[in-house]
Amino acid sequence: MSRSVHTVALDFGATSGRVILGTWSGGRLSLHEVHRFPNAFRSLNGNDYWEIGTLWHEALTGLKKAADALPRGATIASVGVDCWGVDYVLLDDSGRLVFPVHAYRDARTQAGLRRLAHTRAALDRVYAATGIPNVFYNSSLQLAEVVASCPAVEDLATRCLFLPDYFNYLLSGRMENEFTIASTSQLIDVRSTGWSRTALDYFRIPPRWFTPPLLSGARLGRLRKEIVAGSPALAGAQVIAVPGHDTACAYDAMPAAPDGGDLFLSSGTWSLVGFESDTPVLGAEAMAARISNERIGDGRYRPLTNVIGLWLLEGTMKDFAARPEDDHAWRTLINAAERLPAPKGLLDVTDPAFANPPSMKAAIDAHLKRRKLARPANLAGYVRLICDSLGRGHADAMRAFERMTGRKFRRILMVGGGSKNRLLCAATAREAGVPVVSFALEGTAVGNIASQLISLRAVKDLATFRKLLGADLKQTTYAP
Ligand code: LFR
Repeated sequence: MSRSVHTVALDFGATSGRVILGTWSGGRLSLHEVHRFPNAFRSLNGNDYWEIGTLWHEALTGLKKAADALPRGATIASVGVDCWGVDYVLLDDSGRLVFPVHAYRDARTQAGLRRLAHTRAALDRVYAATGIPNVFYNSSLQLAEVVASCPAVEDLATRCLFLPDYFNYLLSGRMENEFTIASTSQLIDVRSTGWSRTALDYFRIPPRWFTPPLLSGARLGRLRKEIVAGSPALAGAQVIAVPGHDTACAYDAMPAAPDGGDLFLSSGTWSLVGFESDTPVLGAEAMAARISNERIGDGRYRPLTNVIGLWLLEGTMKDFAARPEDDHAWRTLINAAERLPAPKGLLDVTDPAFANPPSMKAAIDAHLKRRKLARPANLAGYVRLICDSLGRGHADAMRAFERMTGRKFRRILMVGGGSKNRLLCAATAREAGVPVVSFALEGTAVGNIASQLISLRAVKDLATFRKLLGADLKQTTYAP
């Protein structure tokens, strides 16, 4: 029996974060969620900000808990960070924050978004250069807005790190840009693994803020001494630059067939519908379908469409006093929603009104009214409407990929929080006309750990990891 290898995944999501201790032993992965914490951005005077100090505090708490959860005498071999995409910090050389950390749903990018949308030549040029569509949250638009509205920032900041890069810096002392998270920015060249001059020029972002991106799996060094203090089990831990983008991690965790016949769906705050490819999907039709050619840690592509996801449900819940607090309460609510008759019409989930409304329920009601559809009578009715509508959105994304690439997907593999939601899985299978295989797996943390194990040479490569994981996983298949 081989030696056990213990690794820690710090997995930051926009609505919750997790710290997971992963133990690899005899070709099997076991997961122990040692810490979970809520996350939310806060609005101050009309802008939205992350509480970055709180997130770091939670990361430290989780690391200590992971060390405490180890068997006696065992140590942590490595730590990896993954996070939602696009958000960043601006730093000076000493590592001090020189600008507040905005959240991607902040409306500050709206003017830039419209400007680019209405400048056809630039829109085409930026998409051809980066393979990333013009979406309100892009780091490109966020950084362009800072530079334009606060020019002094060009003197104050010397470095731009995306959030996982920043946590890696706090953990290891090294400032690096990791490739997958950089690829969410709309500033990476779609034909190489470097920065796009075309995009940096268009958005007027100083190129010196970035260094050449590291491919995933690079070792950044050991945990800093201040972090280790009091937890000897952490002393030798390497900080590994895993795919910093949570979606890249979730895709890595998919126990996919090697023939490319699987469509991937990582279901959480967003629904990320896509696949793996050696080439990007570009051109006018891809741009119109908002296909985002984000990158795999080794340099390849994962063309995907960002469907609004369970953000619709999370938002709606806030307007109902009775939010389900545990798995049992969730199942009861989903059962009630399942028993309702199918809604007469579905939401068009691409409506931009759902991006960041003051009340999601009010935004849904207004959308229904405009389309002369009746409002659901209760929370279960909203749950039903949202799950069925997301199922339709997932299927539309799949068909757009099939049209553009000539591929035919045989199955949809689903991971993430939403893969436990029977209603959502069933609606997706029904609308797409292919089986959905759900793994009820925190794919983001698993992909994070996979990358660490490969970098530590405990596992040969991703194909090997997927095969071993797939053989071990519980799966549920939803027939169309
Ligand atoms: C999912 C995700 C998506 C990204 C969105 C915003 O957590 O990373 O991939 O588009 O958050 O960053």
